[in-house]
Amino acid sequence: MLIVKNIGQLATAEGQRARSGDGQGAIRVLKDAYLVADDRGQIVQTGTGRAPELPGAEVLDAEGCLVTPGLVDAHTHLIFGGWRAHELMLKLQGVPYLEILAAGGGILSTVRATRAASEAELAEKGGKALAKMLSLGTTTCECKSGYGLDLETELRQLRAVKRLNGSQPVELVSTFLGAHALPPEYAGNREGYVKLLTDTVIPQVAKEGLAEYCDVFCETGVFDREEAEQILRAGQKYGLRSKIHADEIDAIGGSQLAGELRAVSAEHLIAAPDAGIASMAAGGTVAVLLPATSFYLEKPFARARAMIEAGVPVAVATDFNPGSCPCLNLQLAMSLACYKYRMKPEEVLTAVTLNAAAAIGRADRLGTLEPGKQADLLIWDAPDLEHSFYRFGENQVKTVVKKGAVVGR
Ligand code: IZC
Ligand code: ZN
Repeated sequence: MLIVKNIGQLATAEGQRARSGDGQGAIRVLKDAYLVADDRGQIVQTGTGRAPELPGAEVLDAEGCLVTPGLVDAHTHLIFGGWRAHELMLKLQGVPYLEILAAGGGILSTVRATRAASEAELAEKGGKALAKMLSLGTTTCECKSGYGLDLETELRQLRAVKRLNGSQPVELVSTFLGAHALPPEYAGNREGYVKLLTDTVIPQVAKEGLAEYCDVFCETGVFDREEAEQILRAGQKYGLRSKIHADEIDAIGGSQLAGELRAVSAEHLIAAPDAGIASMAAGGTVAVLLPATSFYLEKPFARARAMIEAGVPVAVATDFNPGSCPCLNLQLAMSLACYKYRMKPEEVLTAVTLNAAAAIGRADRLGTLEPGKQADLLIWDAPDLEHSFYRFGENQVKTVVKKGAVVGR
C-alpha cells in the first residue's frame, strides 16, 4: 500500500481514451488531496482532505506540492550507436538536415555506429539515457528501431529494448522503424529494400514479438507515400499497428495517409496541411508533436492549435535521437509546447500523459490518476501546474513513483 498525502494540487486528465478539442484541456484538479494505491501498484482511491490512515502502508508526504501522472514519452529513437555532435557545426552553417542525410551522414552515420555495436552495448547506452529520463519524470517510453536497416541489426536494436524492459523502472514500448532510410547497400534499389522489409523483416519482427508498432519515415528523398502505405499495410497484416513520421520537413501526403490507414499516431507534422489534419481527425489518429525537434532544427512549430480545434488529440514527446533532437528532457518539450504551440498547461499535461499513453496503446492502464489505473506518478517541486510551466530549464520533478513504488527522488 502507498499513500500520498498533503498533495497541494493533484492534476490529471481523465478516462481511457485520447482527448481532443475542448476535452484536451478539461482535466481534473483536486486541491488539498491524497491518493491511495494497493499492493499491486494500482490506484484505489483519490480524494480531498485528510488522507486515510492504513496500517502498514508506505506514506509519501507531498508537502503541499503538485502531483501529476508519470510522463509518457511517446516518440524516441532510444537505441543507437555513437552520437552526431559533429553535425552541430554543419547545422550552424545552415546545411539542411535532409542534405546531410543525402550526403551519407545523418541517419546513415548513426546506422554505421549502430551496426558496429553489440546488443549489450546498445542496451547499456539506452539504460543510461533511461535513468536520466526517469529522474526527469518519464515513467513510460516508446522506442523505435531504424538504425540497423538490415535484418540482423534491426532485431538487435529491438532485442536491446526487450532486455531493458523490466530490468529498470521505465516501461518500454517497441516500434519497428526499418523504413527510416534507404541503406547504402540498396542504393538504386528502393523496391528491393521495401520488399526486404515487407517480406522478411516485418514477418520476423512479428514472429519474435519484438514490436507492437510499425513506423515509416515518409519524407522527401526517404520513403514516399506509396512506399509508406505498402510498408504500413504489411505491418498491419502481421499485427503491427501503424505509426508514421509524417510532414516533418515536407508535406508529401503522410498525414493524409495516416488517417486513411487509421494509424494510431502520426508524428512530427510540422508541415501538416489542412487536408492531413482533417484526415487524422476522421481516422482517429493521435498527433504526436515534437517541439524540441523544431527548436533544434530551427523549423516552424507544428500547428497544434489547428489540430486541437479540428478534433485531433495532441500528444507531445521528445523525439530523443542523436541527430534531430539530442534532448531527452520531456519537461523541456512540455515548456516549448506551452510557449510555442500556445497550448495551455492543462492541454500539455493531457498531451504527455493520457494522449501519449493512447498513442502507444496504454491508455487503459496508464496516463491518469484514477482508481483502476497504475500508480505512476510524480511529485513536483512546484505548488501547481501553472508554476511548473512557468519555471523551465531545470528538473522540477522531485519524486518518481512507478507502479506504486518510489523509483526516484
Ligand atoms: O536520426 O535523424 N527525423 N528520423 C526522422 C530522425 C529525425 C532521427 C535521426
Ligand atoms: Zn522520430
